Amino acid sequence: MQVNLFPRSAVLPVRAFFAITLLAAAVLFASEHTNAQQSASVAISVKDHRFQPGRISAPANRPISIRVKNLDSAPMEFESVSLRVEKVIAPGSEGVVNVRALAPGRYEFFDDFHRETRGVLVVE
Ligand SMILES: [Cu+2]
Repeated sequence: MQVNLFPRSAVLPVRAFFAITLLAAAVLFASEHTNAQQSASVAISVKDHRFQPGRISAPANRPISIRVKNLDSAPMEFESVSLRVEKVIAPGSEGVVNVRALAPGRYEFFDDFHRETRGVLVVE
C-alpha cells in the first residue's frame, strides 16, 4: 500500500501560502523603495534680486524638486555649480529645478544674471 505523506490537497495550500507571502514581501519592498525615491519639494522666490528665503532646507538621500518663482520684472537664471543645474526663469513666471538625491551638506546657488543674488540649500 502506498502511503502519501503529502497529499496534493495539503501541499497546494502551503505552496499558495508561500507564494502569497513572497508576493506580499516583494510589494512591500517595492513600495518602500519607491518612497525612498519620492522627491521632496521646496519653494523659493526671487524678489528685488533677492532669494526669499535665502536659505532653504531639504532631506538627504532623496531627489529634490525646487520650485523657483521669479517675482521680478527681469529674467533670472537659477544656477548652482555644486548641484549642477541652471534654469532660466522668465519674469513673473516659475520653474521647477530637479536635483538628484544629495548627501547632507550646504549647496550654494545664485542667479547667473545677477551674481550678487545668492542663496543656500541645506541638506540634512
Ligand atoms: Cu548660467
